[in-house]
Amino acid sequence: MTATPSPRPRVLSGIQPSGHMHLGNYLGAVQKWVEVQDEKECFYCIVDLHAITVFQDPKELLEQTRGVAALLLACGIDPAKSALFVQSHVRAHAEGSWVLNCVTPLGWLERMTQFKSKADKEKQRTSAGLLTYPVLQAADILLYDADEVPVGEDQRQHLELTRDIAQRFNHLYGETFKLPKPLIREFGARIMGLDDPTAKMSKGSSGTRGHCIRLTDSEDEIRYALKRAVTDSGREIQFSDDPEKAGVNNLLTLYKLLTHKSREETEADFSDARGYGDLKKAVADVVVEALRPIREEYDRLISDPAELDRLLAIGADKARALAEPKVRLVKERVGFFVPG
Ligand code: ATP
Ligand code: LTN
Repeated sequence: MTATPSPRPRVLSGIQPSGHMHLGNYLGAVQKWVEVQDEKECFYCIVDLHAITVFQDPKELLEQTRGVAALLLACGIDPAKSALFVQSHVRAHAEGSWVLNCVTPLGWLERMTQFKSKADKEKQRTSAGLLTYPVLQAADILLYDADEVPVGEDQRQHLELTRDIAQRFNHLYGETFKLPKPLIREFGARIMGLDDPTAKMSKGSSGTRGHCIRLTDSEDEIRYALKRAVTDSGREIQFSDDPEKAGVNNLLTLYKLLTHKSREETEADFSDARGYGDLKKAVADVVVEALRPIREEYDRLISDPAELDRLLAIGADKARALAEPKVRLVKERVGFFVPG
């Protein structure tokens, strides 16, 4: 008797089309998305519904949505292997999220650190959407019965909440959702700002020159940011958990992930270095070389919006094929009259 092959694990993740994709997004999440495409069934979502939880200029949002799609493809997301789609093209996300909002206690949302940090800055203008943001994220994941969710460290709490929401729904209405697992890498899960190694590299701060490296930055911009990267007054070039050494640790992490070397090989490459200047120069060389093909492919893709739209339409069809029947089941479970 031949054993039936076990189905491939299903992977889902998302990225916001707000601001410019940076090395933190790439190394914390997208590099992994590309790696798992061959052995897993992958769904990658450009989360425009999430992006508008803080105001986005409509023209820029539209441009960024195509821009992120082009960058993801340029990074190696292969539309023949993975479904790449725009969240608002699949209505089930908004519908599912409403139902999940109704099973999520307010207290769970008020505890989210991302909400607290984003809401604090804009107290008067904080939208209700910013509070319910992680519920929409839970819908993104649960509607696909995703097994694994590759994300950066900052999303760990949202993933825990997703599991809590799934369990609560299952408890109230019967077994409906699978509990997904976060996939968070040991190295690269939290790339820090080059100008301040105590703060996560973020799109929000990308206006500040020298904070982050955008995937579309020119060679000059990359070298400028790395030359000025904040380090410490020592000389030792080794991985370390010491907060004082966060800047050097961050630079070594960039080097390690972009060269695909081990921790030991990475440190050995700098055993003869004369100081942090050598490290910064070596990291800049590696980043420039790694981003060059991405930028070239991005330029090619972005010049053909019709082709991008065609690929995104195919992705949305693949996504709907899973999300629509699932949201139908959710509606039946809660007792809605679902027309046949
Ligand atoms: P912002 O920080 O400006 O709110 P973001 O870049 O975190 O935005 P997304 O674009 O939605 O928001 O993130 C996409 C993915 O990139 C997520 O999995 C997130 O965890 C990851 N990511 C973002 N910043 C970093 C970082 N500095 N290091 C590692 N991973 C990151
Ligand atoms: N909140 C995530 C983006 C996101 C996401 C998702 C990630 C929206 N939906 C589903 C994984 C799975 C962030 O990175 N800021």
